Amino acid sequence: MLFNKTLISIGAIVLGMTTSLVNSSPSSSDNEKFQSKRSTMLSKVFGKRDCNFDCGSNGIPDCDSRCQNSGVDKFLVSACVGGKCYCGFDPSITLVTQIMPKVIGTHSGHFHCDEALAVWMLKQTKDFQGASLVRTRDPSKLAECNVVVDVGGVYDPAQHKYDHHQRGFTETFDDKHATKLSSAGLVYKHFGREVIANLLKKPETAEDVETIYQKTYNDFIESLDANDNGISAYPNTLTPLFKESPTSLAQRVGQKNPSWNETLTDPEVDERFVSASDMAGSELAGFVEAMANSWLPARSLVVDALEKRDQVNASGRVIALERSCPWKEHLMDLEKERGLEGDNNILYVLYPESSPEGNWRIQCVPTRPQGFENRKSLPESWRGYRDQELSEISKVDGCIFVHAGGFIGGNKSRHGAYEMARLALEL
Ligand SMILES: *[C@@H]1O[C@H](CO)[C@@H](O)[C@H](O)[C@H]1NC(C)=O
Ligand SMILES: *[C@@H]1O[C@H](CO)[C@@H](O)[C@H](O)[C@H]1NC(C)=O
Ligand SMILES: CC(=O)N[C@H]1CO[C@H](CO)[C@@H](O)[C@@H]1O
Repeated sequence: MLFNKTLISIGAIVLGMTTSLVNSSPSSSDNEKFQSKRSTMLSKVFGKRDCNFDCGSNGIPDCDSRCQNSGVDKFLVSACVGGKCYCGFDPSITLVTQIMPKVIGTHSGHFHCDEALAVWMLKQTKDFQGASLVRTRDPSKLAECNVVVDVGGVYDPAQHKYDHHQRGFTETFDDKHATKLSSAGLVYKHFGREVIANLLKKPETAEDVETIYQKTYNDFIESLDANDNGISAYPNTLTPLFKESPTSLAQRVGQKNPSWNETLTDPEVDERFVSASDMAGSELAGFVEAMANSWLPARSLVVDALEKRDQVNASGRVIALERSCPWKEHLMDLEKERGLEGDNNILYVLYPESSPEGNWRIQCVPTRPQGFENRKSLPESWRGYRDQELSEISKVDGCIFVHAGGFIGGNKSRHGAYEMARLALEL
């Protein structure tokens, strides 16, 4: 092949790892790049130490080990020319590492969401884009990988080793988070900003990228870390009132593993893994896109509504959004920023269902973003009634409904919703 044309063949030991250039399969443009550098490289090699060994029957592998034994162990190039070994230490050999496709390593066998997502995220980075995947628990094979996730017992970002199973591992996302990281959180911690920047096609330093980086850890990644490390969302002294639907991302990834009575070959399981990894990745990408295109821009609507709140009611405790949008977290963040807490916080949010001329909703602000407890629920006497009956009870014309849970209601007009809020404040 490339270097076997004449009597010249060349091998490389990169960081102590024997790699035969001839066996690597760079793309044709890589080949051209390599070809153009080849003569410089060879001339440099020949200028270096001549080991004075015969190549032996194995050619390059013999030269590799002889050159290595002669004391050159880093970026070593060996060549077999005219039956003699030549050894050289040459920085241009880094060309080899650039051309060789990168390899991501993770464990074989049963897979989980954390490494499925970690592998997908790595593939979105400049360093590991286009990398191939090896699933193995064989340490010598893992040693040949450029990055290893979820196996190997080592966490060392400098060496691109991202396992979290070893005793003594306590890494969290930052000092504000207590959840121990899984391989998803580890890779996210080190590459997440780049992944988000690439998904949003913005520079890593953009403010939106930072906001969504933090938000995505909190809302998407942290639960995967907790799930993989066996951390419950609530203390074990509490009994959940019901079971969660078995459709979380971690569960759906888990279901892609072979079932107990299915016998699959390793390549078949690898294929399942890749499909799970793609699924987890496309959900992450969808989440990030929704955050960037829907959640984040909604903040400015909440800002506007807060600024105009005195026009809705002099108490300042009701806001009206021009459009229905995700408001809860933004409102709570903005209240904190502006010191609108305690007796000054917002109790009701009004917004049109579709157009300002159509039906309007009145919704209670909950005590926390996820949860159904309200700061001030709609009046008990209104709950569960509809239409005319509700209008008679509430003395507000055009009422449509008040949910039995007391957290949301509707009126056929903006003014009607304002009236419901005004009365509810007092009741
Ligand atoms: C597993 O067992 C069930 C029940 O006997 C059977 O219907 C199913 O086909 C089995 N799956 C495989 C892959 O053998
Ligand atoms: C605001 O609500 C209060 C009751 O909290 C009510 O007395 C007042 O009339 C309302 N103001 C406006 C401008 O609607
Ligand atoms: C109090 C109030 O303005 N209620 C309104 C609710 O919506 C209907 C339909 O537009 C109006 O007729 C009501 O006046």
